[in-house]
Amino acid sequence: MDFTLSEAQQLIKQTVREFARKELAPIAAGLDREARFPQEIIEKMARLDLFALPYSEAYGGTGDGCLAYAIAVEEISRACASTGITYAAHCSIGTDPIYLFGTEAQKQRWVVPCARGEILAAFGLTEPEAGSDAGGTRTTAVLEGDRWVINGVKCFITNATRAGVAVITAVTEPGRGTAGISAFIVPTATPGFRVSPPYDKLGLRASDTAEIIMEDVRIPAENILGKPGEGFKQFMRVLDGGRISIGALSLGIAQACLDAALDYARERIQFGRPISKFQAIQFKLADMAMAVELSRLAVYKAAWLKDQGLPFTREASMAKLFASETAVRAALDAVQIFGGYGYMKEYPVERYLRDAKLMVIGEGTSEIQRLVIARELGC
Ligand code: COS
Repeated sequence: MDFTLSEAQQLIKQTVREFARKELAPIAAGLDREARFPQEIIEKMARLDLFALPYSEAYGGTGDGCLAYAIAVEEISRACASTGITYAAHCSIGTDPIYLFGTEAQKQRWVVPCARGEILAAFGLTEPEAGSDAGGTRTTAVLEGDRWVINGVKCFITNATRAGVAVITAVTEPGRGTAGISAFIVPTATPGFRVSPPYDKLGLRASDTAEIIMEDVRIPAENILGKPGEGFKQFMRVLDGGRISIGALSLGIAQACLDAALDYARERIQFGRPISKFQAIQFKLADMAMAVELSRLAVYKAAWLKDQGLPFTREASMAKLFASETAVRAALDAVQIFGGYGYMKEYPVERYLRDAKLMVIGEGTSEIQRLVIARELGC
């Protein structure tokens, strides 16, 4: 067993870390405060080929794979989780459905510009009545001649306003449960496709999250992904990969908490010495460092399994669950170590706490991850 990253992966880690430290970290607090989408950062990430990492060269990618991509998500999120979620939602749930299940023509038409970062992608599964119960989809798609006509509402959609393409689920065969759900590629410029004003969120405030409303959206018949009825399973498989991304994002936030708390504890003097010299603080930092390292192992292992073409559903859920709960705990402990200052906007840890909380909710709550793991155990 070799835990060493390849030369290419080390180079990606170094490059993204430097980029995030120099260009993103200094503006992250401002982006959060102003709830401003980091368009210029997204364009620079595209020029660095970060959107291309997971995809093969045949579709505009670099062929570096999921582990390299997870490392990039981690490093970006360490500086700015809002940018991290924009990146992760674009790649692993926005573009991946087309990459995994699209025809050659669909991949050339959509994956190539997504991998080049020329357009952003969004993933439309969640609805007002279909959250954890992903099969509760109410959106419908009806075939009329050579067009699918789509009607419905998708909520909490990352990149909704910015996306050039959205991949969504809709019921095509009512009464058949999850077997009656299909997935579609919807160009967002299609008449009848619109988005709500952005949500006013607790955290990840610089990411673009809105509702998608589809009213008689007519798309070509060939924009279905795979065959009718395959959408639910396709989306479940996509979410398996998405969970690696959220694990990596959580890992980035948790690492940022550790970095900030350690620096602060070494500088903050109380009772005549730095608070890092007190066991009460040391134990918090030690626990944080341990959980960060274990999260990294879990996330990298799940990504590695995916790259090998091996089953990874269980490992992805475990990585997402462990890393996201680590991020929340690390953020709470970082605020505690900062004391009163941690509660103030002028320090970054209150942002980490607000951002971390979404990690135990999005792309499958902690409760759903436990359910998936229990099912994988054969319960
Ligand atoms: N990969 C491939 N197929 C899968 C799968 C996976 N990870 N998970 C389930 N399936 C298949 C099942 O094997 C089943 O196939 P058969 O009908 O051939 O037996 C089919 O999908 C339906 O599965 P099931 O009956 O178990 O579906 P449920 O409605 O009970 O849902 C959970 C299962 C709860 C696990 C699913 O709804 C889920 O993951 N919910 C969370 C969704 C989520 O993460 N939402 C967040 C917002 S999206 S950003």
